Amino acid sequence: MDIAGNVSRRVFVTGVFAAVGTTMAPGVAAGWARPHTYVLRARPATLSLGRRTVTTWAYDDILPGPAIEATAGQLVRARLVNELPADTTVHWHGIRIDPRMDGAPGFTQEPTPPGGSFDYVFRVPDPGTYFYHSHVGMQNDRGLYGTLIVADPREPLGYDQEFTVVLDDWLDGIGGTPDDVLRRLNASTAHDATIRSTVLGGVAGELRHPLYLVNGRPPEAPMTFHSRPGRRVRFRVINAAADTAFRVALGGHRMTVTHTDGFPCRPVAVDTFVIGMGERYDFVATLDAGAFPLVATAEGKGARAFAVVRTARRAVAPPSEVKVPQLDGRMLKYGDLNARRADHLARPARTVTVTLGMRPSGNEWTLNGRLSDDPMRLRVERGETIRIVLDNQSPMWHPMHLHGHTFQLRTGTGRSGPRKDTVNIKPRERLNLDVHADNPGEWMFHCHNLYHQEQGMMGALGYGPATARTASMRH
Ligand SMILES: [Cu+2]
Repeated sequence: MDIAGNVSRRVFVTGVFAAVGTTMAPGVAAGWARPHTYVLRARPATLSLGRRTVTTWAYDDILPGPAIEATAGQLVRARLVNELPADTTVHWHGIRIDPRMDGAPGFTQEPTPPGGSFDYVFRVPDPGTYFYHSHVGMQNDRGLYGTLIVADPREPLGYDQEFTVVLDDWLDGIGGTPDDVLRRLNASTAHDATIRSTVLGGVAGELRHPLYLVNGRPPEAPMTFHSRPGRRVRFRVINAAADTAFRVALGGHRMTVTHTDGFPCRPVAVDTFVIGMGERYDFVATLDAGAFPLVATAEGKGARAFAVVRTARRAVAPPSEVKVPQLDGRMLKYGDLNARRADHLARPARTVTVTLGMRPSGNEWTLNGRLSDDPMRLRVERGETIRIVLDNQSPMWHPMHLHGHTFQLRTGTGRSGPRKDTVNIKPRERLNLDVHADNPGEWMFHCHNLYHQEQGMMGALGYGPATARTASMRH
């Protein structure tokens, strides 16, 4: 996804309307009119990350994996070919999807075994910024993720160009694997209190990673996004990390946040925002002339991911450690965000509480006191709207992600709140999430800190009574 991978807005618009107006005329605006058929080969790969060469698992030997693009309402076909020595799945994060295609092992499908393949075929109902990743164990903390961008055939947002920015924390192949780290964490009761963030309300993560990446590139070999002065550019920012929230800023620029987890919101001008694992934000910025740092500091971890936005060929690129005052400027808050009126959910008819906890072991995380081997299940009936009160009684923040739905985060009286599928909750915080039950199935509701997920913080939201099948599949 370098210069050639980032289509200009003009080409993009032509492609979208060509695809809608005709029946996918081949050859028109290559990339968008192409049939939406993909093959994802999950397999061991050797990748260059700046000075380092690592062995990992990835899709098609690239990081991020193949960029998947579609237009709202279209069908996407993606064949997973498992060339790994382990079971795997693909989860389409944030998509209001057919449950059989959700890639949730033990919930709605069996994982694909080594040597097997699985055809994911699903409609993408809503435009927005999404990503896909393995949902088996710690595989998402290896290289098994990629972007999924769904265009709006009636895009109301005016802009000239767009870039996708995927953030990641990386350790695989550098002194061990994510599974090695999980075993180490499982053997310890302590947390690294030196990893601290006021914004996240205390301990910010489980560990420091050797590398932080933008689109698979470390700061020493940064990605360059090429544009022109005066262009209004849409940045689609995705946090694909396992254990790192990032504080994002574009040096020398203010950013106008336009989308939360794919959904439009009323525009908010800020200098910086914090993005948790699984969250996405879109922002637009009108670019000055020069070469500017796009930074994402690993919150509480004293390091950063880094890329360059360049609009002038001769401008000197900023060093990766350049000071970026915007990082300490006006920061986005959830209370600033409001969905469009058309996306407001009805008032909920009833309320359920989900308490987030930590057992005395320090390495088991619970939902309503339960671990994933005997999970909490929130029962809903089709057509109802419920309020989930998240109550974080644990000593750490968690990015909670609901599959198959987006909820509306109710931020206070007089505000409608944003539509989201992943929400960060700090210790001792309570949040109200309204969910409209419009997609029957058995859905994961879990922490997107992968270590916490594997240490028990996984529950379910299911329609109607639990069946023997859903109960047995989870064991
Ligand atoms: Cu968590």
